[in-house]
This record gives sequence, structure tokens and C-alpha cells, in this order.
Amino acid sequence: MSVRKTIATHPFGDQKPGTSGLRKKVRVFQQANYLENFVQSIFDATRPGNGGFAGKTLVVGGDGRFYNDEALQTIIKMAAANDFERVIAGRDGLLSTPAASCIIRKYRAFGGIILSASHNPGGPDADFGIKFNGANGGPASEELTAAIFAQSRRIEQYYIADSARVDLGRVGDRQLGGMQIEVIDPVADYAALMEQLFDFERIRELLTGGSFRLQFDAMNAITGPYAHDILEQTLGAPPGSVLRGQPLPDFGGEHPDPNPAHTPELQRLTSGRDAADFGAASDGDGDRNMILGANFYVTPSDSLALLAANATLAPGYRDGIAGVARSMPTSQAVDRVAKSLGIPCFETPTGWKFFGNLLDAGKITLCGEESFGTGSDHVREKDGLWAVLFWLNLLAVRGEPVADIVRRHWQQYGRDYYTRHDYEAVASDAAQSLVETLRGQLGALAGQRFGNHEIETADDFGYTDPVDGSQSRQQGLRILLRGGARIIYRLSGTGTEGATLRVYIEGHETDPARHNQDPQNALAELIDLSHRLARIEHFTGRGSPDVVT
Ligand code: VG1
Ligand code: CO
Repeated sequence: MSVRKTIATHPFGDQKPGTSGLRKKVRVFQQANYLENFVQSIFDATRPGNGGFAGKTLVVGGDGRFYNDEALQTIIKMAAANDFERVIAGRDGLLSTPAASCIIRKYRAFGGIILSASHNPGGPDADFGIKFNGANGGPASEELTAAIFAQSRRIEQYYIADSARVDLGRVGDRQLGGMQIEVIDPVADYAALMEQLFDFERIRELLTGGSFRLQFDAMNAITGPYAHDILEQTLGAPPGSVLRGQPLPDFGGEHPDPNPAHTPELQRLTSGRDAADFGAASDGDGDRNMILGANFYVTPSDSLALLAANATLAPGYRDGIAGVARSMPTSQAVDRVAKSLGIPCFETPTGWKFFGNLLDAGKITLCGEESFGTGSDHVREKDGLWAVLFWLNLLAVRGEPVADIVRRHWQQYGRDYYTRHDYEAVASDAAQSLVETLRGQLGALAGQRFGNHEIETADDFGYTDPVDGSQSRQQGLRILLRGGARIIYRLSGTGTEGATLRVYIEGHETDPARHNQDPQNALAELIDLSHRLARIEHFTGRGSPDVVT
């Protein structure tokens, strides 16, 4: 029998969650009471008025990064001391973010705590993160995150069970005081859901029947076990199809961010004359995806548009899609598909939490972000392997190479040239000044001409949730040009060092003869304009971005 301890504590002032939960350096989380304060603040802000957590289930798991183990032990002991009836944990403390969402929904849990800093590097000197997802399986709303933050600023005590380490290494049931702990296979429920959505028979034929070659890069992160199980064991892709399939606490010292710059081996295997037909990668916690064909890169914005246009080819979406949504900085490619399908298209602020209400209300079926995030109403998180399986289903049915499918799509809808320029680890006050200065000038920009371009409107994006009417302001500065091109500026809400300025640039091209340019060339004038409008070099001292995607 464990003993419940009440520990006196003092608030930390900096526990304000960003775009996706609280992300800090591991060393920050290792401070005495830091993690405990935040976890207790989650419990205090969400505890039901009558009966508390009695009869309630909490799902816990993470991407396996450094500190995952230790943090989970603490969280489980705190869940017991806060009177939860049951905790469901992934074996070895592992759950991908989409699998956690799936499990919360499937077992009708009260919610879940997911440990991840997603695509940020891991290890003792790198990043850690924690977030709370509600009963719908989705990230806490802005309102709830604000309540958790407010609680973290007045917390005085937390509760924790005094007990030995809980063994999470084996599937099965344990007991901690009055609380049951169910350790589950992290893959099984998620794999079963994927099998319901996609035509596994046809994908198996594609992967085993001929010369089709697939390469999936799990980036030493959470999707390794999922990809081994689903792509290799179940769907028959030969061993070796999954690269870097073993989750490591420091991701092998690499950056688990699925973009071309961080996936050199995958780039090599999908390039040249002997290129694999299909390549994909996922991030630290398994919610992002990058899609490649032989010698071909599919932008995340195009991928969302393509899945929307071809959705009925997958059994789970056979009856069509109700609507789509994209984050504001994501390209307008999916808008064109929605228009031609005659379905609504919603434009939300950055971050998956804004899709939850639209999904719950049945207003949308598919949604996505330019930052390698795509998902649907099957869970309430973006889902990396889901996107990979959707593409494989599509390729199996259409029998054409990735590049041909995308080019044909461009012929029909035009090509939305797109690029994102990131200026990382900029001094926070310099980044703030840049944004504030530009914000002050927005009103004067409409009607101004720059070479071939004319600014139609410029504003600071605000969003009113169509379901609950909640409002979110200052979600990114938008420069909208005549003809549909856009330049967008916003500051990242997931970094742990200084500020990251993101500049998103897009322009639409209808002429198929002009569809084969490098986006950096096609968008060169707009890129130049993006520098001049915000005086990026003046404020940041940087003449060029650190990362271009
Ligand atoms: C970034 C992306 C955003 C995404 C978020 C979480 O946020 O831009 O689209 O939802 O990361 O993704 P920001 O505020 O840094 O731009 V994940 O896979 O890191 O949880
Ligand atoms: Co992620």
C-alpha cells in the first residue's frame, strides 16, 4: 500500500505552454518540483467538480526521449495520489502522439499526458516537453492551457504516492495503492485503427507483388516500432524498408525533424536511377510526415490537397469528406480542391488544438499544416504513419508514380509554389521588435506596389472558432498580394532558445509549362520582398535564413 504525500512547493513563473504543450530544456525540467508543479497544475485545472478523478482513466506515454522514463514514474505516482482510478501506459513508457490520441478515445479516458518535444532534439542538454490532451484525444484548448498556466502561478502543493518504481517493461496489470496501472502494447490499438481506414490487401499487393520499393525513415524516434509492425510485419515490406527504426533517448544525436535536410540516407535512397518509388519519414513523436517519390519531394501543403482530392480511394473515406481545414500559413492548394468538391475549407491559427472543435462537430474530415502535419477525424492529432498509409493506398489504387500524380494534380488546380524560411535562435527582443514594427505598418501597406506585385491587404490574423465562438488574436502577420500570393510572418511557439522567426511565402502558377521550377527561383521576387517589408537583416542581423523548407 502506498502512502500519499503532500509536498509544499512554490510557483515557477515560466510554465506557459506554447503551440504544443510546455517545452523546455531537460535541465529546466530537472529542477526540483518543476515537472511536479506542472503536472499538479494540469490536475488542478481539469479536476471534475463532483467526485474528482474517481472512476477516471488517464493515458500516459511519450516519445522515449531522455527523461521520458523518470518523468513517467513521477506522473504515475502523482495520478495515484490525485485519486485516478486507472492509468493506461504504453510499454516502456512509449506512445506516439497519434497512438496516445487513439487510445484516449478508444478507452474513453478522461484524458492523457503526452511526453514529447516532438521534432526538437533530445538528450541531457536538449529538449523535453509535456502536454495534456482531453477526452476527445486532442490537445487542450487555448482556454484550458491558460487555466493550467494560471494554476501553475499560484500552486502551493502537490500530491504524490510514496512508492517504489513501477515496472513498465511488461504488458499487464499492476496496482499502485487504489489505482490500477494497465501497461499496454503501444502499437496494437493504433495498428487496428489503421487497418479499418486503409485497404491493407491492396497495399500488401503493392509492396510484395512487383518491383515497388518503399523506404521509411523513423529517425531513431517513436515510429520505429509502429513502422516495423505495420509496414514490414503486416504489410510485407521487406526487412530494411524501415531505416533508423530503434527509438533512442537522444535520437542518435540527430534532429528528429522530417525534412530533406535531416534525412540524408532517405534522400540518397530516393534519388538517382535506382531510386525507391516511395519514401517517407516521421518526427520524434510520430505526428509529422514527409512524403517523397522517386526523385520527387511532395510539399506538405500539396500532400494535404492531394489526399483531399483522392480521399474516396481509401475505404475509411469512401463516402467522401465533409470539409477540410488548414492552418493559416499552409498553402492554399487544399482550398482549390475544397472549392471543386463543393465542401467548406476552414483557415485556423497554427497548432493542432484549433482543429479539434471542427473535427468534433463533424465540419471537417481532413486537416493539415505546412509543417509536415496531416490528419483526419480518426484521432485528434496529426498522424505521420496515417499519412504514409494513405499515400500507399492511393499509390496502390492509382498505379502511377508519385511525381505523375502530383504533376497531374497541378495541371488541374495549378501549382502553389511554397517555401518557409526560418531564422532560428534570434534574440527575443529583436524578433519582437521586427513583428511589432511590421504590425504598426500593416495599415499603410494596402495598395502599395513592388515591381510586379501589389499588396491587396495586410492584417494580423485573428480567428473566431465557428463552433464555440472563442477568439484568438495576433496569430501571424499576413501580406496578401493581388492574384493570391502571400507572405506571412510569425514567431515560433515551440522553441526553447531565443526566438525563431518563420516567414512563409507562396505564389500560384496556373501555366503547366512553368510547373517545373525550383520554388526558390519561382518565388525569388516574393522572397526578396519578404526581406524588405520586414527589414529582416536590420532587426536580426541575418542576411539569409538558417533553414529553408
Ligand atoms: C510548429 C509548427 C506547427 C506545429 C507545431 C507542433 O509550431 O509550425 O505547425 O503545429 O510545431 O508540431 P511553431 O509554433 O514552432 O511554428 V509538433 O510535431 O512539434 O508537436
Ligand atoms: Co511532432
